[in-house]
Amino acid sequence: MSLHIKGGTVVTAEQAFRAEVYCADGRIAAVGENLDVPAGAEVVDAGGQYVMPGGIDPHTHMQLPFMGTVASEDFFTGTAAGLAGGTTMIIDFVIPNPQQPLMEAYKQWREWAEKACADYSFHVAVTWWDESVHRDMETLVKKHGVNSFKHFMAYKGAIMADDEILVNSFQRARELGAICTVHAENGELVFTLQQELIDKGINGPEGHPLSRPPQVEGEAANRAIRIAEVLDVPLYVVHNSCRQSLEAITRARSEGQRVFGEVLAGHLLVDDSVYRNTDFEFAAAHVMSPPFRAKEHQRALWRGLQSGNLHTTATDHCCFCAPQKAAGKDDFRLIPNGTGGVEDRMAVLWHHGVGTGRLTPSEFVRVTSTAAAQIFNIYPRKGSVSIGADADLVVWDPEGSRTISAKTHHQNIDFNIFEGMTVKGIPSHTVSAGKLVWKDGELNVEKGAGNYVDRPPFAPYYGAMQEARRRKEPTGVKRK
Ligand code: DUC
Ligand code: ZN
Ligand code: ZN
Repeated sequence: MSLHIKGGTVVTAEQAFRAEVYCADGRIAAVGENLDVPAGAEVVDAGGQYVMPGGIDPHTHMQLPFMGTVASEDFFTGTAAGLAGGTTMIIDFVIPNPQQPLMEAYKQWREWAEKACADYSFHVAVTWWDESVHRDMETLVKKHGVNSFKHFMAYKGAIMADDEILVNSFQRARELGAICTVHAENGELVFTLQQELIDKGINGPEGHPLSRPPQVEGEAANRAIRIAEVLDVPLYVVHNSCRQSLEAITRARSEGQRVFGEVLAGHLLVDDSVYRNTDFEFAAAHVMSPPFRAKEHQRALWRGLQSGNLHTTATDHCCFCAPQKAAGKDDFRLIPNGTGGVEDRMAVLWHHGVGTGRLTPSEFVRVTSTAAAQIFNIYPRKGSVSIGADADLVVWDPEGSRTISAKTHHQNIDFNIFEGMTVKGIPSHTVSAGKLVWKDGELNVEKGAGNYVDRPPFAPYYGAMQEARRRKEPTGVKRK
């Protein structure tokens, strides 16, 4: 089947220009004016609208088994909700239990993801260490298209990676040409602060942010960055929520280190007052880690995004409904951590980013798709509007609007952290692998239509850079 998108303005991370886009066999076959396309193509009228790469959410947790329960959104419902919001690819996480072979966990997640209706890929978490992990990392990179490994510096007694694991894994990732990613919170400090709060009788959701102050995140971000610096491996810090971790990234980047930062739509727009709400259900629905922060941090995060020290936007989409959150009714430590957002990320970023003048449309494209595609090495197949790229596109109506609500969203969660927010700028059409899957408010998705996306290692590129740095010569200069 083929699709002909006419009358719109194509927006990429580099430029905006009037062009038609013709898609055939799941790829972009032509981009230009007055295209001569074969008869029979389905036509989309994009008059007055923007045609952009579909969003990439590089941080989701569909059907994650976590904190004694399983996230309510699965790979089908979650990718469908993403498509309704203009996101055409997710990068989710394989998270092995400590002592579980990485390959076993990876195969389990691949099986769960077969029902996805949009493309997906996996970061793999390193939650423990032995020779088998060392070996499996190589298998994942060389045979299974994994080029990023995740490290949780929090969740002591469960999936936390201590410094020994970080050092072993970072070293191995460098050898393999993979990028390391970290959830930066000092798990020892969180554990101690949690206990102190409980001892003082603070057991409600208001204790959650108190046990995870910004310093806890800043310390871990800085530690991971310095370990990565010493071991000379690129690092991606997920869900930066505060000024302290942003400053650690900014400092390292100003010293020439290859460090990337991600920010969540929620952290840009929701503040910590939600935890002081006396309605347990409301406050618990916002319990995620790192927590929502005071407004000053939001201002810093926006500036980080504008200045280019934060590169990608994500959601950490990890849904738990009220009955699941109730597990922590008497002890905030037991509230499953996570909130949703995969459907709303693009629209809230457009409204609060482009709509306020903080971002240009091209910058919006960069932070919602292109940067993620580049950092995780799938560009220009993803994150671009170019011939040969996957036909994953969104037709964006800058005049359309929607009031976000759990009553009307497609996400499989009974709550929405953006509830009641009216956004101007919404997807009128979403195209996944050349097929129209979202059209004027109607989803037309097929279980299992999504494909696993292989992400090749960076070895040739980073390897050459590292070698050049060791020799203190610019890249590309050959020694005689
Ligand atoms: N944070 C969450 O809030 N949920 C899932 C995992 C994480 O790091
Ligand atoms: Zn995390
Ligand atoms: Zn996460």
